[in-house]
Amino acid sequence: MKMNVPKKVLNQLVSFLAPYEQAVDELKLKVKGIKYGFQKSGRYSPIEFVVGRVKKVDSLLKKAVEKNIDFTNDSWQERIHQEITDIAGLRVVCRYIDDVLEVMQLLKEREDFVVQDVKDYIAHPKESGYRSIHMIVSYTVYHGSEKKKLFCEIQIRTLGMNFWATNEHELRYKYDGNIPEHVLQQLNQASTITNQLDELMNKLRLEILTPPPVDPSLEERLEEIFSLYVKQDFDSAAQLYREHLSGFEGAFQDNPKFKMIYDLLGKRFGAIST
Ligand code: 0O2
Repeated sequence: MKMNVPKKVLNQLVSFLAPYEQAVDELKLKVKGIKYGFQKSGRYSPIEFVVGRVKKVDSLLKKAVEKNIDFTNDSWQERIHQEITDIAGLRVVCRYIDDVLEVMQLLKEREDFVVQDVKDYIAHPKESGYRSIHMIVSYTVYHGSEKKKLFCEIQIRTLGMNFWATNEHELRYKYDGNIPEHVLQQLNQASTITNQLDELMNKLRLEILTPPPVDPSLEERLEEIFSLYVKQDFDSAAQLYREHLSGFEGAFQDNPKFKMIYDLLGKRFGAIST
């Protein structure tokens, strides 16, 4: 596609894109906070990794031209702000399909940005075989002395969907958008297989995330520790804790007695030397 973009516009684009750079940095940190929060509390994180980027200038210009944005008209900046919603882009990659849905829900509940639109290319894959959730959010950045409300596209997908999309993207680039028919067919087949794998793995998710059944003898030890704790015999309680429960904390997460002991004394028990 031939693009006639005045040199002045190309220069202006640098400062035009700066608040988007800031938005990507801030949002990336915020979304990574979800992952760290889960990990810090010893829970499984529905997020594997988060990446972000600002759309490259050539890709932005191409999309602007497709939308008939006229760079000789002073309104071009406002039109791009309003009409091109993926200049700031975040990609959240998860292990399982249910994690993708959980992350989508967590993002919808946030108050630091507003979800404007959700495109569900998992329920309705693109013709290419592309699967992902696209969430358009509006986010306010304070850039210099300015307050700017910007759109950002958050893509949420599984590792499998990401693998497929990365390969397809490279092929599209290699063939300059005109992927040969037989390669397209293989990509389509790969998309179907990726989806089957995602669905199968999603069933395993429950199996993987369900903690193993609690050994009844451990529960008895817990009772003993609890009664020593009630009698304020902390040294004996600590001794028993270290001998029998240390390392099995995950199995007792839903047990209120354990939680109480752990919250009040767990760290001390672990720290006391024999
Ligand atoms: P870049 O700049 O190289 O990252 P629309 O309403 O059409 O504007 P939509 O449906 O959200 O918006 O998707 P759009 O604009 O076609 O594409 C936005 C981004 O989604 C793309 O960025 C890709 O990252 C991803 N995407 C969409 N469709 C496909 C697809 O078929 N294959 C792959 N691999 N990725 C896709 P760009 O355009 O690559 O821009």
